[in-house]
Amino acid sequence: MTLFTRRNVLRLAATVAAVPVAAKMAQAATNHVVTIKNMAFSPANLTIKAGDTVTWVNEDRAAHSAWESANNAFDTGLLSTGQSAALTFGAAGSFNYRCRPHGNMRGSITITN
Ligand SMILES: [Cu+2]
Repeated sequence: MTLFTRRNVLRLAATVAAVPVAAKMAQAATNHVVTIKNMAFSPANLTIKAGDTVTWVNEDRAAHSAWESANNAFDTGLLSTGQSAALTFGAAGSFNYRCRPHGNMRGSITITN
């Protein structure tokens, strides 16, 4: 599988943003919310379309993050209670991620065209 660095993900996101309005209307991007609560991601496994955005919202008392540890493709950084972080996925692929301080908290994002 292609290695997605964080830089590539962001660059691809910018490419998606430049798509003409007509094309955007044909395939509107969706924002998906992953809630972090009770030491878990919900939904833990999420399938989205290329160009969609995922927003992680921490509703827990503890600070958590969403970190793609295998290639460091993305890292939200630590989110305190009530904080959120959004990331747009510009290309098809799949990522397993975990919370950096809590290695047993795991999730996945699958991006389809
Ligand atoms: Cu955590």
